Amino acid sequence: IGPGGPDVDLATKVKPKTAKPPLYKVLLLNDDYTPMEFVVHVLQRFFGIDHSGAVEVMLTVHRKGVAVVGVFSHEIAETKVTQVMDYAQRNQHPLQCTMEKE
Ligand code: NFA
Repeated sequence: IGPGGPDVDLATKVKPKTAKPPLYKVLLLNDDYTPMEFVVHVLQRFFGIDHSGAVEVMLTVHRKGVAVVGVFSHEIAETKVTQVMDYAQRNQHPLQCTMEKE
């Protein structure tokens, strides 16, 4: 036993304090006008979801009003939202996509 009391293993107590970047949920919102097949296409094109997964997510948005379609860093989430909003507007659909901190 040393003068400082029993030894403690500092290697196990001193954790490197590196802040993990916050994550952001990207949300897709239901509306009455955007065709279901357009939403399925968007989910495949911008979120890499396969066709059957995209149908499931689209139906969840349709039934519940909103669903999380992915979780990303702030920059990636912002890019996804912009891409979806631009693509919907170019195709004259009112589909809405937003993000929120997890
Ligand atoms: N509710 C839309 C329809 O019935 C489909 C839709 C699903 C729109 C998900 C937006 C998001 N055509």
